[in-house]
Amino acid sequence: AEDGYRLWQRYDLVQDAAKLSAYRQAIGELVVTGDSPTIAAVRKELQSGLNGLLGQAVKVSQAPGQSPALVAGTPASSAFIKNTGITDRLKPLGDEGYLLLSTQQNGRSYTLIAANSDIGVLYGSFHFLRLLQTNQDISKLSLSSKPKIRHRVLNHWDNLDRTVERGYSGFSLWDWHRLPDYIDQRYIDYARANASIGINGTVLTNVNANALVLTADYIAKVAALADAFRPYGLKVYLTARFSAPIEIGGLKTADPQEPQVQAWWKEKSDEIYKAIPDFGGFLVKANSEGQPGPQNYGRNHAEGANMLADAVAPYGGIVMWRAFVYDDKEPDDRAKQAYNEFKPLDGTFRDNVLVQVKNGAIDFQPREPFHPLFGAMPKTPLMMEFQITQEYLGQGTSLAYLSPMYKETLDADTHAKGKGSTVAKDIDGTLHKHSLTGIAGVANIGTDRNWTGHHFGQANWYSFGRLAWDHSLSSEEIADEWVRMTFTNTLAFVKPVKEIMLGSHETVVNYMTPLGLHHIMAWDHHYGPGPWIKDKHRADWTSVYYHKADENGIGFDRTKTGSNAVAQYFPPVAKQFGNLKQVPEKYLLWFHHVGWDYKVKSGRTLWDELCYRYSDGVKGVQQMQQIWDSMQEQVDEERFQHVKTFLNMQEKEAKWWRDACLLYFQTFSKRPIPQDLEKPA
Ligand code: GCW
Repeated sequence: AEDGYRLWQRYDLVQDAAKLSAYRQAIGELVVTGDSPTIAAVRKELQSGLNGLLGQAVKVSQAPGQSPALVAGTPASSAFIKNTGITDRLKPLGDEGYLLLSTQQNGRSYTLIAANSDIGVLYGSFHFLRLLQTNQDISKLSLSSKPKIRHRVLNHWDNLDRTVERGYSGFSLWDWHRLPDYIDQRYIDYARANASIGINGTVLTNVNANALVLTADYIAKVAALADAFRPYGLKVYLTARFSAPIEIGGLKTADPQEPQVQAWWKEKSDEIYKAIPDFGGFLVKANSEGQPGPQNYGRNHAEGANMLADAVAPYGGIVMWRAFVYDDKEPDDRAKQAYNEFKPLDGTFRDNVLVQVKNGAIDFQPREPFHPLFGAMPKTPLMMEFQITQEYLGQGTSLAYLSPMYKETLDADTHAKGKGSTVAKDIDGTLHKHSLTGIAGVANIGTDRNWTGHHFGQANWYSFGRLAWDHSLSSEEIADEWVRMTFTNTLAFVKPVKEIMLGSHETVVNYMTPLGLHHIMAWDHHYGPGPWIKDKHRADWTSVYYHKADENGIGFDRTKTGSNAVAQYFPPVAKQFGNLKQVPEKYLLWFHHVGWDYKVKSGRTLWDELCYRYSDGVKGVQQMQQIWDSMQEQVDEERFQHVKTFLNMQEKEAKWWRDACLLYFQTFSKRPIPQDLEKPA
């Protein structure tokens, strides 16, 4: 059934006849040498991939014979590869990179998938299969690739009872009850999918952590998952609840300066590494949203992180310490707190600590300016945290292709070391010369048959992985690959569907939070509009939510006359964002409180512009519907209907957002909705 289970790894017969015969011709046999579990995975993947794509059983040999062959391996495992003399070309590719090369030996043609390590061969194999899936020419291959970032990690917000915090695609994949003995095929397919896009780590548990996962029973279960993932280069990490020494260790304190607490974490790490020798390390949310942390004992984040870092350091483990912190200490503006707490700690973290920073300073909003910590902690490797799951983006039923949003942050210029100091360069280590680098994506995966609930949610998992590997790829290229692999190479489908995808994020921004509005979602669950919410419980969330609408205007003044959060950016950025005339319009109300009659770039008043943006958002969804409807002939009925139904839901949601926000904001603006726009219902 076309239920989406196979994700982008569909190895159906190549439809282009000329391509098909060229591929069959070039791959007379398959040679994969070596016997590691990873090489076994390579052999299996290439074999099943080629059998499907070429529509015939590919001959598998131990050494190249008479026919043109596809040869995969390392110089160490394959004498043939060693003898081709490419060892020098492989050297700069490190331990994950690979080379795809068309070559001649003794008058015969070969296609090589070569790497320094088995895992590099696996990554190269997936790339090779992608070339076939997307109908590329493979006759003159000479391409190499290696990741720009070392730790490319999914963060699962999965609880031990299998609920998923902000998960909209069923329950957690990890079947703790049947583990460690039962290894669901789904774990293997999960690892395959991740490896196919270069993801090499997975944090299994929610950052709102449960200490139980660190007990012996669970460690055995985690070890079983690690064993299943290992051939695919996927390392396992866990979230560490800071108060675990009390909760499961019987200690009276979790103070990081207490020797008994330090000893507890060391012993715990010894125990974990005994079961999982390549355990990746810990991810920690501390002193944020009520989670315990070092500040409970008057210690700072670095003191907390360093204690854990010392415990895993002997094994090569790392600590990913989150900078997503806020409480009511900064009642005037939550956006400032992470910078204020972390910036002064620069240079005090151990070498194996990464500080994991969300893309923006508030919280995974549909659109946020980049987090001011990027560029600002030169002595600390900063890890990017993106959200793949669509907590604030319509959740499981909305089509929002997120690559353009990721790119917007990655390409943003921090000016930390002059022009061109992009966020991407900070996290890939080139800006401040770090070799420890990382990027995380909060997973959107669950037990739904198609993994992500919405078929197009798969594209966000896919694009996160592709950008983690190579942030210079364009959103268009990534969409192109994904559509071709997931659906078809037929241009009459690829082009319009890419158009849907590439415009979808802006459309969602328009009907939810245009012009820099943010966090006006309904309280707590964050689904649907709720700009009227005033939280009575938290000092930092009082006043009128984050839009600050009043009779004069709307927007959060973060300039000197307001919270001055803008001063956390490097001067050229602070100047631009802080200046009403220069701030990019997409961030206007993020930084400025603007009068209702203020003239924006279009020449309209701010109020009218808001009305037009909200209504453009609705129209954007209707355009997506029209395009999708015209695709019916090009796609199987099952996926066609699924997406169609979800788009219908999205249209309703878009109208709901538009009507709710405009009618609410109108109670302040007291101005009419422009004549030519559809009236809110
Ligand atoms: O976006 C907020 C979410 C919380 C989440 C928190 C975080 C895991 O609403 O559900 O908790 O961020 O990132 O820690």
